[in-house]
Amino acid sequence: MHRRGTAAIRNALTRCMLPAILAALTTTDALATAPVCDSGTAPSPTMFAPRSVPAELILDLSWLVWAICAGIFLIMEALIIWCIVKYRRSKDDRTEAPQVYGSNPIELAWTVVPTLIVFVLFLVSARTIFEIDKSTPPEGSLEITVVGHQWWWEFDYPEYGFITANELHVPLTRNGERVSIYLTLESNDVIHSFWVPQLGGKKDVVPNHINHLWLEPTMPGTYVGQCAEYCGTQHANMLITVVVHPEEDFEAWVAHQQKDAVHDMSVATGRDLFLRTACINCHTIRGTVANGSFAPDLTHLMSRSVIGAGVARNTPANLHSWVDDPQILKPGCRMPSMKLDQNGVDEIVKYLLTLK
Ligand code: HEC
Ligand SMILES: [Cu+2]
Repeated sequence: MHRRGTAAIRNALTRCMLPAILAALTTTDALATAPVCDSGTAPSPTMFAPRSVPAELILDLSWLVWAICAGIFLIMEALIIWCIVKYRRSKDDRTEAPQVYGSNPIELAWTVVPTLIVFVLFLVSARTIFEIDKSTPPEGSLEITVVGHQWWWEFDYPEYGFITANELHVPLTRNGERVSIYLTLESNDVIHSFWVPQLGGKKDVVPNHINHLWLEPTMPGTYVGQCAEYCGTQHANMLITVVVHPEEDFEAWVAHQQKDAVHDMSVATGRDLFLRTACINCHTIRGTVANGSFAPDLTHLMSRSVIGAGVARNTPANLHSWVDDPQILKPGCRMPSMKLDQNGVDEIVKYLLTLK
């Protein structure tokens, strides 16, 4: 079928061209029209354009380490070149060079100086680690629980009482003041790793263990990242999008997410079919009997710009392909083909499209 063909090509491209995909993600139509200022956004994940306090601290530390190492490199190279030139054996010189055994001053120098350098590097690294590794949430933080799943991210906002997936939305300020985002990282299955380089360091997401990550965004924008610990077949399609909103936009987003799913009578057929199918055992749609927690919450599916954790844009055609057989777009993913007839797929997709 034509649609399957294009989906397969898209999938192949997705897996081979991760950097291109990440770049594309930041410029999807949906994100471009989202109410965010894009000034802070780098086209692909980079730690060299920090837009969050911990990311700035990490970059400062890396520059310092880099400068020290570059200094050592330059001095050593200069000495080597100087020795090569100055002490070159001339053509007719057959004498052996003087052999020096055990010079206390020289040995002391090459032991003490490197030790001091390592000690300085240790101290500055330890200081940065203590600064960014917060074991308790900073005053007034927004706390969000991140759950890693094979192969998607769950974002749980206990303060606001809703759960969403793959696109993390956070405010820049609260009551006019910059706000810390305090993430609690948990895994549902294997080890994943949460990393959005423009916003903070990399933190593992480990089963039966809780980690924390502090972010403090400094600029609105859309930032991309990706699971950074190999976690199985679709590890490469476990992308993260973080949207940092100005305060009012974030509040509007929260108010919308808190609402139950709309109940549009014109798609009652698809809705009934969805609610009669095993979909409800894995997915939640608030306001219906669907309350599964194994898979992404679909209450506001259409507010997200991608499906399958970034494997495809959230367009009607891709949704159709996904509901028909998710294994086409994301082979190996934990959603089986529900073997619906084409009419059933059409009706369910019509229903999903109303979940704004
Ligand atoms: C066995 C559990 C299971 C069943 C049953 C199931 N799904 Fe899924 N579904 C998943 C999982 C897991 C994902 C996430 C896959 C990924 O991204 O790796 C998913 C993803 C989705 C997505 C994309 C959501 C997003 O934000 O990325 C849609 C849409 C969806 N399912 C619709 C359906 C529909 C419609 C049905 C019923 C016809 C259904 N699912 C049945 C497990 C299930
Ligand atoms: Cu992962």
